[in-house]
Amino acid sequence: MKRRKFLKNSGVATAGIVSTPFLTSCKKDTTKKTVQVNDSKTIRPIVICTWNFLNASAEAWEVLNTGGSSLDAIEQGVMVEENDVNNQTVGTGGRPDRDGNVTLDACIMDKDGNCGAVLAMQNIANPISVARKVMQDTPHVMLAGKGAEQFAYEKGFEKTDLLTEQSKKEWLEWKKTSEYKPIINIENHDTIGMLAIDKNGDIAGGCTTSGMAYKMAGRVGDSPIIGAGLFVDNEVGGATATGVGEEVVRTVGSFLIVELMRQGKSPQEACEEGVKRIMAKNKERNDFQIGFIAINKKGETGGYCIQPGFSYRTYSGEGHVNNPSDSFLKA
Ligand code: SD4
Repeated sequence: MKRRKFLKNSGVATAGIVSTPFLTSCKKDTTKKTVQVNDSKTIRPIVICTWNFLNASAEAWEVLNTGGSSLDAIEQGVMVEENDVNNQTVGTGGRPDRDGNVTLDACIMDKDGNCGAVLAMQNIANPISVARKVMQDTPHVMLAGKGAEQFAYEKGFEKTDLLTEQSKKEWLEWKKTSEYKPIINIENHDTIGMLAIDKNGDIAGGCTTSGMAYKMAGRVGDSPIIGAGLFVDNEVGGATATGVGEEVVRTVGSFLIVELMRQGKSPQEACEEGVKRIMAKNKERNDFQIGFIAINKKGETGGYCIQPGFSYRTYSGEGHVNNPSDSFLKA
């Protein structure tokens, strides 16, 4: 990434009470409702993402800091990881399914509750951008497999070979035993989920992954599922997840966390409760990882996970920091 100069956060903001669309579905709604949002003193542009993704969070922060929207910040930010061939859980370089095909999942959600997702899409390097196009240019929320890929070509995306030599080599090695035993921590999980608040106080989020390494063909996890891998409600906050998607889907984890924040929990408390719900259903298990992160309308953040080892990065006018997450299970 180019070296960039990060300007000090201006903190410019708008009105205390504004009229925003009140949405009951993922697509357009014409009903208007007056809601209370941050006033100019409390608006705090900020980016938060799963794991220690400095370059991705810096890219998103630059968009915010130059006046861009949270939606643009999310797309530009997570694309950094999609384009990083060394990240073997996202985009190009992602580990393949057990047949050797790299299949990508991503979703994005904006301040108005609009959302778009692509599932199990092959040959396209930036699924987050295709998800955004699904959101903005189609009457649908999700496109899967060949349909998603075809749609991407129609929108001008290029066909790209996503399987790098490194991921191919590891897959060939894996095939010798073909044992599906996901590695617990970051070695197998560096999916990026990202949430951002812009200078208007508007929240957006995105999540992008190649999913679990050596998954069954056609398997889709939580990451592109709105409510599971990601949820944003501009009146309350947002949440996103990394880890074993099956367990996140079972508790509709990100939606749960946003609803807990709506009921008054802090982002930290809500993430902890999200993990506890999962562990309550998995009392005998200690062999998988899930990490949640969350942000509320005030720009407060939190994160929690099952196994030690998860961290999340925040980037704001106050600087950037990698936050080691507390965990349900201790080392
Ligand atoms: C999935 N949640 O497909 C993703 C995997 C993941 O870092 O987070 N990897 O289940």
